[in-house]
Amino acid sequence: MLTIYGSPRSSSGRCFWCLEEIEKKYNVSPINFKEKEHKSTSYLKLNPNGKTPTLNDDGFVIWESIAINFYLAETYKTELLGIDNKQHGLVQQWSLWGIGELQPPIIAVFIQLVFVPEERRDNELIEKAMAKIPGLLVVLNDALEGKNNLVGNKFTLADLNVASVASLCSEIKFSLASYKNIQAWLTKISERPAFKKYQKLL
Ligand SMILES: N[C@@H](CCC(=O)N[C@@H](CS)C(=O)NCC(=O)O)C(=O)O
Repeated sequence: MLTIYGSPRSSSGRCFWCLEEIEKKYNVSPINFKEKEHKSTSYLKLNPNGKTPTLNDDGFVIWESIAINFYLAETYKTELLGIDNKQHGLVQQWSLWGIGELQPPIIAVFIQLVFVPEERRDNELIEKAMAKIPGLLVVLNDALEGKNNLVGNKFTLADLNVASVASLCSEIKFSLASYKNIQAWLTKISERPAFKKYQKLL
């Protein structure tokens, strides 16, 4: 049985979405941060980082949201990896770019706007992070020119892992109006039944 530890409203969200894409039954083990459950001895045995998400598949334990999604795709729905090794490489490329390049400035702003009270916000940090976002979105927007998907002509983990970050732009009030390809891509993705199921979990 598959068990995901974490909440869909966090970094774990992309794993909940992937679980819906593979159409397998799974259990959810919510981790209460306020109660410090992520630092409990039993949870640290599963994930020594004391962070979510963690996935347990019949005793096989894996953490890091992108690694979890690759494991789920390789095990349960290989079409999410692309059709050959070149596409597989590009799916990894975009997934690593999403979490390593696009996510840091977006999450930096997100944390400030969502978790830090207005009077304690670091406006310089927000400004610097915001300034990094347009260049990254140009890369993404250009890659989507004339295409519905990032890799090949089918939905893959590249779309899922990058969209899970790009969709946070609306949460940080970063307008995507000048990035028409990204807007169209996100709209198309939002029509996926698995995405809709994931959204209902939020
Ligand atoms: N690189 C990790 C990041 C995980 C992460 O930062 N999770 C947050 C929740 S969004 C967390 O557990 N934070 C608790 C903490 O840092 O104490 C991944 O993508 O899985």
